[in-house]
Amino acid sequence: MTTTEPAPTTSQDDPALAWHKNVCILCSNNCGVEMRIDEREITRVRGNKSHIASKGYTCEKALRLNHYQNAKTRLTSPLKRMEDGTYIELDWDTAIAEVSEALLAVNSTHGPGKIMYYGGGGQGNHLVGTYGAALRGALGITRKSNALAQEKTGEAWVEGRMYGAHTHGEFADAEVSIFLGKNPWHSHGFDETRRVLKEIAADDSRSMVVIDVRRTETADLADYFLQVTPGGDAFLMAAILATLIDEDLLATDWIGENTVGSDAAIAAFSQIPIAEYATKAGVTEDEVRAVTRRIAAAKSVSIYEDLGIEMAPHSTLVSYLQRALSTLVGSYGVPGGMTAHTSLVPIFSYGATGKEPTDPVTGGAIISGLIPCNEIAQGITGDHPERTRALFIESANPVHSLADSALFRQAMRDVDVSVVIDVVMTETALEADYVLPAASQYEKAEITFFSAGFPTNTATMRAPLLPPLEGTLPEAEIHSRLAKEMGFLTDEDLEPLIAAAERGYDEFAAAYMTAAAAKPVLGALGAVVLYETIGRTLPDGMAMAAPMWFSAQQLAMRFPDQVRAAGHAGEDSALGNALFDALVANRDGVAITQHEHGDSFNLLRTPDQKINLDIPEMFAELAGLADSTALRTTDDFPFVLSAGERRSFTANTIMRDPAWRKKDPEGALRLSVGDAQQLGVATGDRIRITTEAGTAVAVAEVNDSMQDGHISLPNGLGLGYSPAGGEPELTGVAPNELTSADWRDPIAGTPWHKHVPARLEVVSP
Ligand SMILES: Nc1nc2c(c(=O)[nH]1)N[C@H]1C(S)=C(S)[C@@H](COP(=O)(O)OP(=O)(O)OC[C@H]3O[C@@H](n4cnc5c(=O)[nH]c(N)nc54)[C@H](O)[C@@H]3O)O[C@H]1N2
Ligand SMILES: Nc1nc2c(c(=O)[nH]1)N[C@H]1C(S)=C(S)[C@@H](COP(=O)(O)OP(=O)(O)OC[C@H]3O[C@@H](n4cnc5c(=O)[nH]c(N)nc54)[C@H](O)[C@@H]3O)O[C@H]1N2
Ligand code: SF4
Ligand SMILES: [Mo]
Repeated sequence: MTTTEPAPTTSQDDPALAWHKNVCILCSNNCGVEMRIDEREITRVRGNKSHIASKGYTCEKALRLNHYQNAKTRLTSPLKRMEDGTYIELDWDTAIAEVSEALLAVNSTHGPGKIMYYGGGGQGNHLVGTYGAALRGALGITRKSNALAQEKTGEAWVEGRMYGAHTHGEFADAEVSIFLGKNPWHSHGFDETRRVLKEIAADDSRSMVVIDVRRTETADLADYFLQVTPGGDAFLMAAILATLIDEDLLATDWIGENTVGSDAAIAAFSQIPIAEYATKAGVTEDEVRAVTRRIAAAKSVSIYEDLGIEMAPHSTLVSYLQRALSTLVGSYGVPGGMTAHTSLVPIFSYGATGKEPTDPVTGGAIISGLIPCNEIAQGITGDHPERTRALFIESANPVHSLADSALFRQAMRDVDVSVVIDVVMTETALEADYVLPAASQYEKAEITFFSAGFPTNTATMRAPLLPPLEGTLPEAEIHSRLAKEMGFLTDEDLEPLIAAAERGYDEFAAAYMTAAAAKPVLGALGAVVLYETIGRTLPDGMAMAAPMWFSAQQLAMRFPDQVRAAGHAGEDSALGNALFDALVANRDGVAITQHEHGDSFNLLRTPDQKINLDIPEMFAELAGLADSTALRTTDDFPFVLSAGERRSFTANTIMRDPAWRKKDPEGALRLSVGDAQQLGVATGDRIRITTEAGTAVAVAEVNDSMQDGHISLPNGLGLGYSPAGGEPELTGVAPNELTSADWRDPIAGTPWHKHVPARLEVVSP
């Protein structure tokens, strides 16, 4: 059915000199790269100029990918935790049998619905999540969550109500680009990020607005830099909206045609005292008016909010206010503006928008099907009869990445059974009853579902560079073995489906429909069944890609014209088959949909396909600003700590070996020149940080980009690494030893990690 590309060759025909195409998996961009391999070492990495989205671009981090692939602490055997906290090795058959039995026992002892699934993929391995969905389907697991529920669920709550869809900006073309609590120079988030930022900076006809508490590397390129007081964004955005009305800058006709509820919104925004709110935000009224005029004058405005908003006070409100801004200036569905987009597999669901269910234990809103991350441990550790009794964690490190590490560790101990699938021994694996070693992302087919391009959207299916490290298995195989062991899937089920798949996709589809009607769990097992059937017909190493056949069919059914416009031929199922074959065959990525800007409104899922501005909960929170201030500090904790800042050598917890870092080896605590003088601290001194939740010692870095009263620690530090075995050595501070699960947004339950009240003491001058 498909052909692979010819094996890579070089003039010398020396395998160590061949370039292999893949992607960098250290952030959501997944830039296309070419790699040289010597035995199992990644010896060189360069940008892939023929990659459809990144076109050769990479940042400095991609060069260091061998630290991921060949981390000295790779897991090579299933492990089982003993009473005393030590681990013994198990063979795979025993591990699969014991894990299966333990999970089934949770269902039979406590009734269905008490197992929780967490994770399902990091920045570049989202096929994992499709297999996790198979496990959930078979076991009836309804409780699930992942890192999105500690950053993007407030945004999803707002977007569900406003658009019924996820939206994204077109920064490569926007006349005005706004980065709101976002430092794309380091964190990226759209194709060829630094190139685009430099292009905007060099173009007099375009403007960049940066709203940040720190004068970031991005701020240095900005035309308008508003250095807000930490937590001041709601006041600032409210003042900008009020200025739009005050200066009569609304896109009135466009608003009338394309939105509903604008009267309520405009009435609310016109109440805002501009000068007072500018002051509360830490900027001047003149700055607010100047930036508002520039935004209103632009033909297109794109806005990127990120963690500076999503992990700070009023996070959900700011998510709404910034979208109200792009809407009230008419910048949706125009080239360079905001727009909804297609996804090969959507990572958000807006099915329950407006009637989100609540967690039976904690009462938190379950947005996009995800339990709020800050409530997961609280939903386990009490004695509530409905509490979660088992944790299945895959490709995530919640003990390190979620608020209050100590509480999550406790939760891992309090469940009947916990299972972790990872490539290395992590903080979370160290608490698990069973640890199953996965093949790395360069040892199997993988893909990311993050791509949000418009008008062209793309996807890059990767092929393995190397066979799985001995002792490891790809998640597809792990989940298939679990399904078989638990009795959900038998050889008799598979035989006719394998035979049908050999005759072609359409024969397979018909046979699978019949089989699932007779035995519904086969439908629930989706990805696993596809892996075992269609997977066998794919080129070597690509079996794990099989679930994308279904996703390609879905996309082609929903957007046939746009899939054809992207270069795929055929009608009905043939179109989906063609898209899938292209994905499997192509290492440079393929266009999956090609839109026109006129389609933007068709992508909205609101009842009348207009943008809804009337969200009463937001008007109530907006009114509440009158009695509040930006800072949440106290006399005991006078500083605001950003617990987890993106820097040049941070990559969540994907890189564990501290040697990968070329700068900032220990992850310094940054503080302002003024605060350093006051405290008598110099760069290199040790400094103690204390919050309500914990205390830690870091090395200080006096940094003139910081404002007084604001301090920051990088994310992804404080990881244990023990290449020689024994006690893991820690480098730097693990930010969530300092955070509390209760410090969170009232609507979405997302943490306020960028706004942790803290105090400082000098340890060694
Ligand atoms: N190098 C690197 N890149 C990454 C990652 C990584 O670990 N390392 N992780 C990836 C992931 S998972 C994500 S989610 C993204 C996150 O990407 P970003 O959100 O861009 O990253 P952060 O540095 O955490 O936070 C962004 C900015 O928020 C600012 N900030 C803090 N408090 C406030 C405030 O109250 N108001 C405003 N306006 N700004 C504030 C900080 O100064 C910082 O510059 O990065 C991705 N890219
Ligand atoms: N205080 C504070 N906390 C934060 C943040 C912050 O700014 N401040 N940032 C937050 C954000 S935005 C995010 S997204 C989260 C990220 O936190 P997590 O969602 O926990 O993700 P990662 O740290 O990326 O960990 C991914 C895991 O996947 C493993 N892995 C890699 N490849 C594979 C594979 O092929 N298969 C399997 N099974 N495993 C694999 C890695 O070893 C690692 O353990 O952290 C959050 N935590
Ligand atoms: S870290 Fe992100 S931006 Fe840098 S090369 Fe990797 S995928 Fe690209
Ligand atoms: Mo993230």
